[in-house]
Amino acid sequence: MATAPHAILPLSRLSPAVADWVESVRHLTQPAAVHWCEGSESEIRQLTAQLEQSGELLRLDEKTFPNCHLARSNPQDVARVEHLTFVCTRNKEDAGPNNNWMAPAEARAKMRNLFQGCMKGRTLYVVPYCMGPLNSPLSRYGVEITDSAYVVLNMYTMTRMGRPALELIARTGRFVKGLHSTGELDPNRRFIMHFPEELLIESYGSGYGGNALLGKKCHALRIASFQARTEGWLAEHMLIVGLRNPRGETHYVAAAFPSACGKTNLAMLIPPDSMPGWKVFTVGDDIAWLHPGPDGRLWAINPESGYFGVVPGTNPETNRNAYDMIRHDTLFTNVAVTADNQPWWEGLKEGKPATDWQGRPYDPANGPAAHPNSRFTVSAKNNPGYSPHAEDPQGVPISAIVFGGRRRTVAPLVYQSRDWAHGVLVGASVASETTAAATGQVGVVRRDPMAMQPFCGYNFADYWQHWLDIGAKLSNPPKLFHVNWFRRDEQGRFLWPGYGENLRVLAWMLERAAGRAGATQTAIGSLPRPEDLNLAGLNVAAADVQELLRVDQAAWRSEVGEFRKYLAQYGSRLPAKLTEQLDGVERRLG
Ligand code: OXD
Ligand code: MN
Repeated sequence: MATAPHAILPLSRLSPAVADWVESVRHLTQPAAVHWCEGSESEIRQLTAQLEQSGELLRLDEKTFPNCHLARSNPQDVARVEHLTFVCTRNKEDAGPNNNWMAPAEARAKMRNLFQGCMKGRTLYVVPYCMGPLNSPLSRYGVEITDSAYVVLNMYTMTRMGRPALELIARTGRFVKGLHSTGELDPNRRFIMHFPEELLIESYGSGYGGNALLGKKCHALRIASFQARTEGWLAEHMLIVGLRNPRGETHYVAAAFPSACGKTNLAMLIPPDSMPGWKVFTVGDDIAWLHPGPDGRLWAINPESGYFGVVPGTNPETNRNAYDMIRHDTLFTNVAVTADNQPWWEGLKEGKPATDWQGRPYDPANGPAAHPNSRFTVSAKNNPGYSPHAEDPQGVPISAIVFGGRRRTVAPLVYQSRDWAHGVLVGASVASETTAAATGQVGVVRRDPMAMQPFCGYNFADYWQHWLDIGAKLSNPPKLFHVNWFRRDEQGRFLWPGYGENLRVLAWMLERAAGRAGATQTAIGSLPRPEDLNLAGLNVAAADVQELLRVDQAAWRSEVGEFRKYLAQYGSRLPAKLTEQLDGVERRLG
């Protein structure tokens, strides 16, 4: 007798391994119902309607923002919580000083207590997902179990979610387990736990962003970085952008910046009018998985399929593509609303808020109308600049990797490392002023190596060694750079206009990678001279350009001293090669 065609098998029967796990979680959390997510449009429409009915989603003005919704989070739950995020490896040393650590048995017991019966009266959603294009050997799979329909909607946009992913899991047998419950949204009963040795994530007590959309920071960075080390690749907090020059050549750049430092804007850059013939394509805006290719180059995929971007500041001048892209089919979280039911945020430059992000009548005395970490969730396909190669199974070849931070002083506009090993030091030495993307004080400088401080799932010392090892495998490695778009003068004025004008700096990098552009050698690396940059039509005073390209020896000596102190906590695990590189910089600084 013929068996039923594969496609109509109920989801719950596709993968016994997933079904067994769901059953054990059902037993623990005791939901009223279990819903396996197909990932179909009609399923998403239905869930959306359900959330509209319950008041958890507000439909925005249909004429100006078709199919757009607003969700308001609990006011105590508005950002990632790094102090409640743990990496639970068997040996504490493997998590490293860069992570909060808890013994796996202790963490499992704590979480078991929290999860016990937590879904009573709620629906348990099973969300199978694929990180990366469905047909790519570089993609990896996961299943998130959650009791939040809002999380399901976000996962639908941010990952390839549903039946095809579950079919791949059934075929390959390997997936990351992510268990999530919003719990009581009590900050005192909130933990984001990672068990990289077991490919397991457990998150309780938050429904927000990186705490709850487990495919993103938890899987695609913390667990994936750990996995990537054993498998010989890199999982990085990087955008990926394609740049086509007026000669018609396209090169790809990956760039690592701390959260809320403009990765989405750079990934969607619009060339300034004074640079005709350039075109920019977005491959990804937040995460890159980088694999050494058979040709000795580094190839990148974006594991995500949507953007969970910071809203404030988005306007036609800062990011035209994002401004257009979020005018339809977008889920907003924690923005304000105008009297005629349109979303509103600081920096929008049009309209005015009637209701703030907490749903109160807007009163400036209560602070910003939109929360500074308010977000849009939107499909990458909405982006007018979405790269035609973003879904290529082999990824795109990377010509340059850029590290950067938000620094008022010290770091010049741009510099290039001497070679890969020196570039690893440059990446490791990234420091940046903190932003609203995580809870805590905003604007204080903290070390954020490779922009991975909150996201590296293992000891940074081992991670730097892994970076060095990857470089040694590449016969044609990308060139490594550092940028700082945020340099200010003594009055606090930004010296560089940023946004589209950043293309001038990227263009110099690509010319360097091609061996064509000039530079001057300094103790910290190669910097362009003003004449090496295309500054035509740029409204920046020559003195400001000089300042942007100045290496202040004394400030750098103290920077190196600070960094050396920071590195000391990694003790004997620190790669000798990294220390040698630092010694080299110090020697050259004199
Ligand atoms: C993000 C972050 O949401 O880095 O991308 O916080
Ligand atoms: Mn990020």
